[in-house]
Amino acid sequence: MPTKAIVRTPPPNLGEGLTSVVLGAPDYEEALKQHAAYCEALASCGLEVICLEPDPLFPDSHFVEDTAVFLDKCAVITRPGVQERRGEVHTVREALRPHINLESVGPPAKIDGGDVLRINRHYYIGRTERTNAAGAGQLGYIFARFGYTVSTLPVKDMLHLKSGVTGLPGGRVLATQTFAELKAFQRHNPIVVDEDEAYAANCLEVNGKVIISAGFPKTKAKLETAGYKILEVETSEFQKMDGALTCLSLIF
Ligand code: CIR
Repeated sequence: MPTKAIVRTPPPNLGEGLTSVVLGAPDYEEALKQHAAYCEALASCGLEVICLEPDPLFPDSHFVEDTAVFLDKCAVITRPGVQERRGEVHTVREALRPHINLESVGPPAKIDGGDVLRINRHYYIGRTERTNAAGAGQLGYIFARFGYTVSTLPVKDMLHLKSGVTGLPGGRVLATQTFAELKAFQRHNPIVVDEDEAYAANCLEVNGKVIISAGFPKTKAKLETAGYKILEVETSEFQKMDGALTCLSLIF
């Protein structure tokens, strides 16, 4: 069971980060409030929350998920898919070093942690604009070395694999219709989010509980009916910058 989460406070210029959605500029004060509530939710799931200092040099740096991928015995520091986010890994590497052994990948690998989904002892790696074949190959080699199985799948029209499918306790997944229909995820008994709640497919499973974004009542009801314990957190200011729940932490 994971015991720790690394997060990073958003910087005042978070609106200068990358985004593909047109939802307006994020409100800094509101983002801070939402981030604090997110940290409280992680703590209430039994995690020690380690919060890194905000870094205005990297306006997307609170999306720490993209900088590392975890196995049981080590973490792999990624090489993020866009040049402007690559420097985010340095502070994360130093923050992780006291806690866990580290592995790394090298050029020409490109990997965003948002493209890596673990279900039990299997890793799915999404091939996106952010994660290339070399990245999937280098990461896959490390997973295999540590005895895990791995498969890669192409992801279209989404920033990351986990924008459309995430893990639930007990090996099930929460997914958009498109991902739920894939053979790879059929075996994980998917719970399908409605089309108008597609953003809610990114949930965060922590120690038996499921954190979901607030404002998606149909998804909440489906998860409750399936017997999951739900915590809701507002993520509207991060959604404006293409971010969701998993993006905001590294859990190990
Ligand atoms: C980006 O485009 O890189 C950030 N604005 C959003 C990253 C979200 N990360 C994630 O889903 N893992």
